[in-house]
Amino acid sequence: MPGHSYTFTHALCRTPSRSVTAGLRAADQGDPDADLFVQEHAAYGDALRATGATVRVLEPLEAFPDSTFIEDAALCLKGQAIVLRPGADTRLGEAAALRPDLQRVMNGVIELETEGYVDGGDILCSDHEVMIGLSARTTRQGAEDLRPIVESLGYTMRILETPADILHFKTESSLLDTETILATPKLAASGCFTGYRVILTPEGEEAAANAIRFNDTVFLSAGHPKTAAALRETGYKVTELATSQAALVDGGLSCLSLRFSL
Ligand code: CIR
Repeated sequence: MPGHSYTFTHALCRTPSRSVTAGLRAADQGDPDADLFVQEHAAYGDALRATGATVRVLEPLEAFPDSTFIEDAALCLKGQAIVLRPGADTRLGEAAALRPDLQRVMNGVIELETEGYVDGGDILCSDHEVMIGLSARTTRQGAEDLRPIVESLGYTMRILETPADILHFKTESSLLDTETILATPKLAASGCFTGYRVILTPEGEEAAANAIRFNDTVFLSAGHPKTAAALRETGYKVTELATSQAALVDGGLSCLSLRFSL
């Protein structure tokens, strides 16, 4: 079915822990406020729900400060979850902690057997293709070991190089529809989106590229008026969501959910 890469019956989220104040970040702009993060997270869940999806929210995991960024621990394709190997030392254990929930919720769970690493934030899926960006968190070995799983589910896989100072491939890109990607000029310049229509984020609004198309809506991080206007003009329904606290620990909209259809 065309569009299955952005039409979803379900999302799985995890409430931010109090320990999110110790979340990883490349540059320190102050710790997130755990209460405000929980509020913004609840609004995010409600917004996904408003599109008609069932949104399940898991309990916080205090042992893992970054575990609200649930997307990094698994990849969901065609009702199956692939348990990944997150590449930050403090995050590797998130995958095992999530596995029982995936076993309960998904139609099946597949283990990525690798000595390498893959973060879900480095994986961008369109209807037929899985793009995986190598990064400080995702290694070639991890990506190559993921390939047979992805291919067995009917997708082709393309391994790409993410420019060095970008945390995750999807920090700077998102799928808007079957053939359109929103991306920063820097990531798009690496040539990774050949064959897609690319909408570039305006200067100063690079953080808007971590968006999600979820059913009929493009969810955009608030505070990016030029991007919001450009997308509306192109015909997308856009809803802006506050991500002020996730941003302090290098997170955005895509990292806060696993999205799938059952
Ligand atoms: C980390 O550095 O792992 C977290 N503080 C942020 C993860 C954001 N996840 C994502 O972009 N997929």
